[in-house]
Amino acid sequence: MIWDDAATHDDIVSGGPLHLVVNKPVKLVIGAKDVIHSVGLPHFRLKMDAVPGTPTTLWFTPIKTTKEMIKETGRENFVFEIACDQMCGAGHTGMRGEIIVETQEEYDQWMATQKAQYQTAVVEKQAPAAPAAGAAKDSSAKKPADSAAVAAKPDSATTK
Ligand SMILES: [Cu+2]
Repeated sequence: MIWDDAATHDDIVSGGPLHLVVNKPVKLVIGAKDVIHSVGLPHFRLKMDAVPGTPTTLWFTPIKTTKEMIKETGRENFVFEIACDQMCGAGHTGMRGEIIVETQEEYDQWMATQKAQYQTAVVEKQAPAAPAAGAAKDSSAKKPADSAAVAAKPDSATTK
């Protein structure tokens, strides 16, 4: 994340499945930190290398929700899979993830439960240390940092 770019301030980092909206184009910007991997999306018949130092991109539009695929395939445990498609090392077989394709309404409900990474990584770390135990949970202790984050948002909107 490049925190100097205010456009990142509402970005989320999810450790769980990748959530996508049906019939809405998505662009993946792909990188790697160690060796060459490959983002494989078998149900979408796509793959793209993940290369250290050279971002790659991949775009597609999911046209069926996960629920529709469960109905269509008759497989209750159907999931859209992301798997590493390049033999990359000892951990290769564990490089697997899932995609949930859902309606805009379902996506919005999920997104409402997510927290911007900027909030966790920057704003909360800059919040003044609580003077005593118990005071740390006092919401007033976080107010200066929260106000700064809110104040920064209009600036980001005007720079676009
Ligand atoms: Cu791999």
